[in-house]
Amino acid sequence: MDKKILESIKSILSSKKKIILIPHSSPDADALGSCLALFHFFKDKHEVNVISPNEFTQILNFLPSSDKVLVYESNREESDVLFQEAEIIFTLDFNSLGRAKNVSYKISKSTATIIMIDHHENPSDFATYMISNSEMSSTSEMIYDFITFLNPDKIDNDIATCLYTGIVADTGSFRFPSTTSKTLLVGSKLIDYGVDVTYIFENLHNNFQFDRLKLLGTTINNFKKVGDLPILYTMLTDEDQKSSNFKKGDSEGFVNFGLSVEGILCSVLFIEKKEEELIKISFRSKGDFKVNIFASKYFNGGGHIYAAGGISKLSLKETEEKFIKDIRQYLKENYD
Ligand SMILES: [Mn+2]
Repeated sequence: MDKKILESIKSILSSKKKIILIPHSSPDADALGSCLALFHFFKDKHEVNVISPNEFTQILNFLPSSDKVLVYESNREESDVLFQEAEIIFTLDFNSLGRAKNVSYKISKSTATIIMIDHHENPSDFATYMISNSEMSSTSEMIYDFITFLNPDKIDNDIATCLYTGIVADTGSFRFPSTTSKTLLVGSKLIDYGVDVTYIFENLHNNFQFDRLKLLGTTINNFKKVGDLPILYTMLTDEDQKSSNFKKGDSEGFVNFGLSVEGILCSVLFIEKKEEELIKISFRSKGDFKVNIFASKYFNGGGHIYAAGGISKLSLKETEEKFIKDIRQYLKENYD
């Protein structure tokens, strides 16, 4: 982290401030964990609020003070006042304003100091201070460094629980390539603050509703292979989701199962969203396959090298056909 930037932020924070912490829309464990860790870190000295653009998965309700998160969609008036008065806005775990959806306009119009802390590639230039490092495992790991710089004595069990959750989630429990020796060192230090490793694992992973288990079954059943290429894809129709009482976050992690097959380098999940008239797409890959480039070139998306998202406005059938055509083309251009 850039010492100069950190020193500047430290001096701004030396007096009491009105602070808003914002995760990306539909926040995951890393985004919300980062926000809540900073919330606990700031709450004694500053006036601080977490505003999530929209609802988050109930899986994350176990994070300390998750009940204090304001959801912008359903608390517009209260949030608007906070935006008006904010002196500092932290944008966490995203690097383009679009990821904040209905809150992005609020950020861009704000006179507050904007501080971005994020680990995605190709950050766009909207923040006053940008702390961006795509080699980091998670934003939570960066928040650990940030807090350690500001005041390591303040780290307590609540902060450690939030950060450990974010790191575990974004690294697939310290398995993904972004896991470094330093990531593990941070994990180790967080455990020293009394983090309950099993409690976090149980809450993150062993929390399926029976409906969700059936939906996973459908997802796995629907997997298809693209010819003899090392690529698997699957889909969930609107009907599939309705019949299993689909809730936000229910398909989280499903796409990864494609990569559990020997020799497969890329796995894709298409989710039909009839109401929004689009198909949401998740891409995962490994080895040489850079899925973020493919996602941005063909499906209006982007993300990390091995984990990206995209959308399609075509029908599910047309999207499938386009995908097969595009991925063949992409492989031909880049890997033949
Ligand atoms: Mn993240």
